[in-house]
Amino acid sequence: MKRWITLLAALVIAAPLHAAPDTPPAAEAPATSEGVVRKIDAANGKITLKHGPLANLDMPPMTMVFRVSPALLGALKVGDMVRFRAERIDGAYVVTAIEPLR
Ligand SMILES: [Cu+2]
Repeated sequence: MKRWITLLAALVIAAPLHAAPDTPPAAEAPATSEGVVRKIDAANGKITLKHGPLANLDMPPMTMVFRVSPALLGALKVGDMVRFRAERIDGAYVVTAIEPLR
C-alpha cells in the first residue's frame, strides 16, 4: 500500500514536467504582425493600421480600424511602423499588444 502511494505521488509530480515540452509555443500566444499607424483615436479606443497578413485571424493585408486600450498606445504616432498582436474578441478585432519597430 505504501509503495502504491509513493508511485502515485511520483506520477502526480512528474506529470506537469512531462507535459511542458509537448505544448506548442504557438498555442500560448497568437502571432504578432507588422503594420503602419494610419490614425489614432485614443478617446474612442481606436487605431487604424495598414497591416500585413494576419495569420492568426486568416486576414489578408489591408487598412482597417482596430479597438485598442488607450493604455497600450503610449507614445505611438501616425506613421510609426509597429509590431502588434490582434485578436478577435466578442466579434471585434482588438489590438492586444503593440510596439513601435525601430
Ligand atoms: Cu484587416
